[in-house]
Amino acid sequence: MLIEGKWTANWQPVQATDAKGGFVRQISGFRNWVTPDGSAGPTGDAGFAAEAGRYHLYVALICPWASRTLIARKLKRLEDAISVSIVNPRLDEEGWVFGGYPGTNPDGINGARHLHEIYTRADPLYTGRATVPVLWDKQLGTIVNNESADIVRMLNSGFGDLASGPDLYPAALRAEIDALNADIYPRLNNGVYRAGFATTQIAYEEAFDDVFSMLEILEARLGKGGPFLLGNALTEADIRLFVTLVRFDAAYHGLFKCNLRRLVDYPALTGYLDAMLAVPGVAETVSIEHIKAGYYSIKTLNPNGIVPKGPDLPGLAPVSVTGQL
Ligand SMILES: N[C@@H](CCC(=O)N[C@@H](CS)C(=O)NCC(=O)O)C(=O)O
Repeated sequence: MLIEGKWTANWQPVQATDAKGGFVRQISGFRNWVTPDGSAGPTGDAGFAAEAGRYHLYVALICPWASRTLIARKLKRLEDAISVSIVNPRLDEEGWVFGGYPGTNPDGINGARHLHEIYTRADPLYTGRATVPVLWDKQLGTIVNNESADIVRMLNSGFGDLASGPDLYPAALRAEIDALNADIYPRLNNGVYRAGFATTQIAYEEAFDDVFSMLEILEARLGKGGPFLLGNALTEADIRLFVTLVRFDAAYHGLFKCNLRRLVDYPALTGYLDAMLAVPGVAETVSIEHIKAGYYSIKTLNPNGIVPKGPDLPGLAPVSVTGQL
């Protein structure tokens, strides 16, 4: 991580642990918002007006939080307005690194070798982890925001006429979306990480139970109606759920020890995953190859770095994504 702008080499993918050995995720540090007229958003400063070509997304295809933003960019048809750089799936001793791995692209905006350089360019005294996603402002040369939940919302409504596609957070559904997010994030999105990075049996088992009880609830819900969580409307709650489900059998079932069942053992969730993958643009944001290479390179969990050959996921063949993004 960066400490007052200096890279500190003894980083660990395990971000922090609490007193019980539970996994604690860092709070995001840049919280400005792109808005149609450049006024301030719910947090942060004003001055980030929607403009085609002004903003750039730094992502990793292994990362579920970054993938949320890629999906929102696709669904809102902002591909021409917002450019993208994809880092290698494996961190090196200085964290996320650009270029060299198939399906990635170099940093054409700042010419950085490592993502942490982007953080110190925005704040020379930055202290914190250099995480993806990052929404970068090419005009002001700074980070707008590095919190995926915020970025998804600003892609949905901050880009005015530049965006089209479905409203991912419609006013009439907000209460239900917020309630789903409040359950799905701790129990499932972050729950799999809490299981995988737990350093005590009790912390692992609590997380494991959260993950599978949440999957049961979602299986029952989707069994009663779909195709999406809120019926026919595809919302940000679906983006948030999908990114975890699509990684489940390839990474979390094995590496994170979430092995009570596989996702394919849940018929309604499997149908839901297929429905999401069939939405134009969504499948292009998924690289099972990057996901496996990235997760199985986490040394604390898999010291020899061996990447499993399976599972067989016929709907998710490896694709070369960069050109399509
Ligand atoms: N709150 C952030 C979390 C992002 C996050 O944790 N990203 C991970 C990858 S999945 C990361 O970049 N980790 C690098 C590190 O911790 O050094 C968000 O949702 O945008």
